[in-house]
Amino acid sequence: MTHLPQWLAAETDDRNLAGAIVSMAAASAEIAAILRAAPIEGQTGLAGATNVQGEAQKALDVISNDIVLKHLRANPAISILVSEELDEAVEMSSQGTVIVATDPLDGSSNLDVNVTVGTIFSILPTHGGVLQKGEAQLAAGYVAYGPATSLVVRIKGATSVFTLAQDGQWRLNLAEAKVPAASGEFAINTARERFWDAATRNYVSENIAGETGAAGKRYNMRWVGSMVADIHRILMRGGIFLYPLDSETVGKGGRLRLLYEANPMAWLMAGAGGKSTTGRQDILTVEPTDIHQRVPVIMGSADEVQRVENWYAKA
Ligand code: P6P
Repeated sequence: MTHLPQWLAAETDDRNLAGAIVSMAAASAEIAAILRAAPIEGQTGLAGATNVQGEAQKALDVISNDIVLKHLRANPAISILVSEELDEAVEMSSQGTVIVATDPLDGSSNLDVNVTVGTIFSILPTHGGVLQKGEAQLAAGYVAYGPATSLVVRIKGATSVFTLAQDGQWRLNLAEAKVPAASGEFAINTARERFWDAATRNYVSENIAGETGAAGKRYNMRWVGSMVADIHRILMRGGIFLYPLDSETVGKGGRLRLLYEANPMAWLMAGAGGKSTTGRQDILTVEPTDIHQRVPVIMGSADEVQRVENWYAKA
């Protein structure tokens, strides 16, 4: 059974990159321990502050961000930190060669109902600055705080899955995640139907018609409302996640953030044979203009993503 250090040694010679992943994994293990006891500690309440997105910050958002800051500040490999919880990018080590962009606790609105949430991270080369396309990533990953604590990470090759063991080691349990090209499951917040564009409406209608319509097979629908939980399900068994541009989010460019949600998840999907699109272009080719930029996010099983892109091409 391989542990994270052995996997990293096999995947890259860049010790700074490997060290950044180890730091994010260590921060996540600390966050996992806090989340397990949070309801007892009364920490799932609001922190009273609001973040740059104007969202009420939960105590655990702030605590998780502080834990990530602590671990990354102790690692001279990290030059800059971009965090959903921080208005501006934070200068770290002057010797750093990698940038970390992170959502320290994505889906935290689910914490008081004990639903899986996660830490998402993207790693970029310092020389390119914070506004680089997703295709420039050196690595990406997330930790899902669920029944098991799972680390999903990719450098350049396969997307691999680790489980946090009792002894604090990250043990490899899936060397190569594979997203089946075909799927019968889709994930979208259907309460937003009235805001959808024609492409989204047509794609979802085909799925709901199931074997009686053009899709020619039965579909099921899942929507956790926690991106890490929905994406992990899709990485493990296929499906498609949609948070498309709609008439309510069009002014902001979408709902989910490019640098620390869409790009890392697209990187992991690509490593597992999945596809990602804004509807109009591969997410990994989007040119960032702001560290908190939002984009439409459609990703998962290649055949399903292709069907959505076909509807956008017709629109
Ligand atoms: P909605 C959580 O707040 C989040 O950022 C993602 O984790 C999740 O996929 C999405 O928003 C849920 O959005 O509109 O269903 O609440």
